[in-house]
Amino acid sequence: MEKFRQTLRVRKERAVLVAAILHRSDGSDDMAELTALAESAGAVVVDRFQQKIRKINPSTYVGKGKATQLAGRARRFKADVVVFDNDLSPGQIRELEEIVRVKVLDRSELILDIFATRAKTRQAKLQVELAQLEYTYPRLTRMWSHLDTLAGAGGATAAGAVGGIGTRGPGEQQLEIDRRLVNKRITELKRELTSIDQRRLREIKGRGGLFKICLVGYTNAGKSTLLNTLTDADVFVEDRLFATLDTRTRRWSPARGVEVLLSDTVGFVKRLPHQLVASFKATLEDAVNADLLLHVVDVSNPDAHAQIESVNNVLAEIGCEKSPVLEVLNKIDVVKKIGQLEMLQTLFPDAVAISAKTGLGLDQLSAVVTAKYKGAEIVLRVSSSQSNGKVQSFLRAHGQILDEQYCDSTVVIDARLGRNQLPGLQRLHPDNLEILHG
Ligand SMILES: Nc1nc2c(ncn2[C@@H]2O[C@H](COP(=O)(O)OP(=O)(O)OP(=O)(O)O)[C@@H](O)[C@H]2O)c(=O)[nH]1
Ligand SMILES: [Mg+2]
Repeated sequence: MEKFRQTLRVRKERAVLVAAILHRSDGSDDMAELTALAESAGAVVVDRFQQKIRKINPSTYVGKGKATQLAGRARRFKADVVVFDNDLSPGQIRELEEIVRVKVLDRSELILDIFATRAKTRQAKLQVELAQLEYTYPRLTRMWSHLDTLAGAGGATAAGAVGGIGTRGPGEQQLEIDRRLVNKRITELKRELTSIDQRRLREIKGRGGLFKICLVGYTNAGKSTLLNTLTDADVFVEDRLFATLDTRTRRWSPARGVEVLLSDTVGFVKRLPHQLVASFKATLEDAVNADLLLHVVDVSNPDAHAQIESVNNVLAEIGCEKSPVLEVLNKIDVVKKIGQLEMLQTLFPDAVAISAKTGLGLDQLSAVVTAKYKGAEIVLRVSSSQSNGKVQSFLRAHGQILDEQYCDSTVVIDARLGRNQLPGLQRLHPDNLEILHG
């Protein structure tokens, strides 16, 4: 195993992709997604191999015969790596590498590799490193060579020790030391991430009572493009998976007098490695704390419906299953499958259809978000002294005035207002406030 798995990076490597299908659960195109993932990681896909299997072979996942065929194809295409769409156990990886004679990676390792390349902020880097230590490194026999690289790049405290050990040969004793170093690093990472978390929490609190909206959705759905279009933010957008790993928050004014905070998040993908969800919880905290989630869907993707399900699963996993969600059907300028948009509109009758790229539908999105921000409409009667002009201007700015009666020094106003704005009005201390409807 050591011979092949010296590094789990696949950049510029020639990859053979394998999807072993046990039973199709959602009918989605696994090979298309695996290809996109591999290309996003920088690999060059030279061959693809889809195989229905009746049961998992405990030692090699696919049958031995298939593994031998795979070896032939890997040789023929001069592959450096074979990537499985399935999650493999360390034992299966070892056995498969013995047969195919090149490095074998599973889907989670591939996703972690992409995340490692994309992480920009210190927090994202630490989160990825933690996920890698928890998922990938226990699967290597010679962990020290990887820790060595880590220590070199990140300045880990283990650096000195690693340099020393790296010169010794592998063996049982070696593994024991590796394990200790990994555990030590995991503890350090968790400690540092907790302190970053606390700082973030203070920041969130500092944002006061502003209405918080979070963009969530499958990777490549167009979340960052939408954030950019709505707020003129300069967020990295690319036709690759997981373009955004670091979240951004911007102010957005969907209507006159309305200001909200809009956050971007990391894209979701089905079967996201559990370790990754766990360590990204802090980043996804924006989603957990949001007053409204905008679930951005790429309607031009034939698997849009299955992607919606995957996103909902991750949302449930991070504790957002009860949050208010508005589905945003994006990329309506490029829908390829006939009836796809209509099908999704039937399933999500409240969804707003837009194109973040051309701007189509953004006015409606702003209107719907503003309505959610304001809450259900109520009709009220407010009386206040004519000298308290603030009440009148508040109702003019945030609601709709239906009637105004002047009597001595008092003005009585009937108006429509969103329920969520009632506290704002109350803070202006009108003499009397009565809810007529709602
Ligand atoms: N045609 C079209 N393309 C779009 C639209 N919105 C986004 N895109 C493209 O889709 C690709 C992905 O967009 P991003 O905004 O990076 O997607 P994301 O959801 O932020 O992706 P991750 O950060 O990877 O999760 C880019 O190439 C965008 O230009 C749209 O409305 N129409
Ligand atoms: Mg993005």
